[in-house]
Amino acid sequence: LPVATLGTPRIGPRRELKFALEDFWSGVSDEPSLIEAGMALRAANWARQKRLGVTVIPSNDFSFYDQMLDTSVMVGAIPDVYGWKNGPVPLATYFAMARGADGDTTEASCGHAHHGHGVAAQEMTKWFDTNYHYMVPELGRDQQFSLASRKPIEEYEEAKSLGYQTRPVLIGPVTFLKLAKSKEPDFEPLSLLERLLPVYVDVLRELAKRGADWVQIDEPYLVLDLDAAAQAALRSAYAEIAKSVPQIKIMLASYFGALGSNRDTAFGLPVAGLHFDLVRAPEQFSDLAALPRNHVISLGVIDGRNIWRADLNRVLDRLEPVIAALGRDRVQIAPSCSLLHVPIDLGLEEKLDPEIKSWLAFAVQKIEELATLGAALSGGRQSCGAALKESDVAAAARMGSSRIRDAKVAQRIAAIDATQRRRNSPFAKRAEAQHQRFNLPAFPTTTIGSFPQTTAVRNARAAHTRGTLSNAAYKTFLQNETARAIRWQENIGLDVLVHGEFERNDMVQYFGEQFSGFAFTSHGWVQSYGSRYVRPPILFGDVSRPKPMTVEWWQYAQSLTGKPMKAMLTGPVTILNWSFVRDDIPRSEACRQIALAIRDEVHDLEAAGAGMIQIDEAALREGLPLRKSEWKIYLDWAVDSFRICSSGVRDETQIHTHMCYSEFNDIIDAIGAMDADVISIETSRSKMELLDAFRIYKYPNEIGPGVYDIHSPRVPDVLEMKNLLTLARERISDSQLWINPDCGLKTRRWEEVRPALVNMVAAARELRAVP
Ligand code: THG
Ligand code: ZN
Repeated sequence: LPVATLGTPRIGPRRELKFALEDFWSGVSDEPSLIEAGMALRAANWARQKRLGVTVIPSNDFSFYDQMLDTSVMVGAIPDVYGWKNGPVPLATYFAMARGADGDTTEASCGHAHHGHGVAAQEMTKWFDTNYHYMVPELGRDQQFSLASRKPIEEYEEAKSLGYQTRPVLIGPVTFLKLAKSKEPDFEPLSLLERLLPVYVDVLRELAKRGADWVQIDEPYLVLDLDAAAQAALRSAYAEIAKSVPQIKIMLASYFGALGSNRDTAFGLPVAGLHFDLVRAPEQFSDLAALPRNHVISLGVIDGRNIWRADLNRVLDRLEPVIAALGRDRVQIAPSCSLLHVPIDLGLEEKLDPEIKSWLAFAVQKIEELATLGAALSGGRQSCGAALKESDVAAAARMGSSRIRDAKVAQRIAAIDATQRRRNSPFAKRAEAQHQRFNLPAFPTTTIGSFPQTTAVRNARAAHTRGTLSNAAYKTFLQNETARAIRWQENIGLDVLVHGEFERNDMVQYFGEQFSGFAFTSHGWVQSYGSRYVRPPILFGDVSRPKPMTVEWWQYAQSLTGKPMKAMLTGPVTILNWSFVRDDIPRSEACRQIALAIRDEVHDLEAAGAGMIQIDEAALREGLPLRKSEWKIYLDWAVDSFRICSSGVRDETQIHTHMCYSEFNDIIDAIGAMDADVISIETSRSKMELLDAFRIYKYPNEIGPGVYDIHSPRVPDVLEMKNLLTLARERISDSQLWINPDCGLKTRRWEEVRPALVNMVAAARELRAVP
């Protein structure tokens, strides 16, 4: 029985790709060494998969930065500003699209702040409902396509020369166009399909000529709500491909959900195979019998989005009858989606609690599970009795473990009542009490929370983790950084200060490390974007907060200033969305548990004297289900969790929240229902248009629309921010308006932050002088 993977992590077990890229960008290494590092990672990936028993091995799942960017480059969709005309695309052009060049870059590598020269990176946004970001293609009416990069063909041949017959992976033309953004109003990138398809046909023909028999084409858009035009586009795309390249067999991959309303369209496509995500959407098991008889079916039964070990006998219980009905020559087994979204190898984890470790599977272990399933399906369960037994034992141990349940948490959840879900008074009354207490000027200025995580800060943290910097010395270092940041904020005249978060590694990991019910990895990195990775905490059991997490730092910070010091917390929905979450209770319940733990912290902060407490929900919007029909249920429990953690404080305690890149129209009711006293949001790139949602909704509470884009090192001038504020004042009333940057400043450098915030304060003062 064929065992397939749809894609594997490319970052390397020891983050080899990150270090190769960063060495190249900083000039420490040259292009040939980077190319070689890429080849070594691919070779290792192919060898590992083969050794572990994968028989359908992918190629072109590697990327130096992002697979959507690779696709843009492959089809020659390279905006003019990057200066490419024709011929092979230089690596410098590729990285300019990824990171900008000579100036307006997201992650300037050259070490100085630039002011407006150079070229900006392409926009980046979340890949479906994952924490992975892709580079957004930008297309206009005049876009022409051509085969500009032969990467899929080259990597197919590279694998072949190493002795692997691979199944190349491409992002499908419909998903590519649907994820693209239009350069012009009233233009739909999907209308470029006919012009785009010849490039796909070229690639497929070239692959066929070199010996490829199967190609995997990913169309994750198949699990979203598709209108008639998109369904028609799918039909014409795959009809054209089938007609033009009949020699290639297409494995059309859907993942992250069910085909649902697109099922008939998908089943009718002239492709040789279909992949189903049977983890996210097990209800699709019962659809399989309806497939046309000639399709090969790829059964995605091992979870590519989470890190729990599978219960293999239960998976076999479902697979055996399906395979008996379909015929074993028609099926292959696979992970539910690419393994890009899970860490690579559990075997590297030496510090993880052995009991918890025995419940987990990372990419390597997931492939081993597939190999076991394949063997059991071919040779019978008795042929791999030992491995199945081990899986049984692990599943039983996890479900029976006392570590995952805490009766006290269950009692508290059961006891949450209406009074714990709402503030004591309506906003208008609270606002009055808060204005009296803080007596802030009109248009108060603040920042989102974090200040630059400089090399010095990172080095100190690393030394502390290694044990070469003592607890006391580390604390002193952090106190000095904090004190300096506070003095500087006072000097430039900000109204509401923050402590800077120098003690935090990551806004989710920092809290996860202090809760019970969470575990941590040492090497469990997952790509977030480009060379930036995260190590998601593992939420394995009931959550509680053994002791205060941030109170001491807040007290220290407040002791240094007479201005209000905002206390900073990460909200329950964001902690949930950026962690690997237990699958034995509903997500909504895990979220409420986190909410109660944060609520405890909120109360302790208030008791310690904190008058402003910010609870960030950076990831609330990205957690929206892919299907609209499921939005309400999610938003209901997400809002409920926020209300649980933010209620129960006095009227004069001001609750802030912050949200990153969000399309607010869809969720404005939920934002209203959260009832935070102040919300800061990212609005500068949209020229305050995102505020229309608040205007139309008549949002009553206070709002800090970001007045400059922190994703760029460019320093905005006073006038630019005043202009944005004018646009904001056309949409919300002056009494609602706060002034702050778009987002936290941890990825920026002080050289950029200092002048930008000085200008921001100047803009606020000018507004106050001439309102
Ligand atoms: N934390 C988590 N997820 C996130 C963000 C976050 N997802 C969305 C957004 N923010 C992604 N942004 C970043 C920004 C910087 C880094 C990672 C994601 C980053 N990572 C370090 C690196 O790769 O070098 C490692 C950080 C560490 O030491 O833990 O800088 O803020 N969970
Ligand atoms: Zn943000």
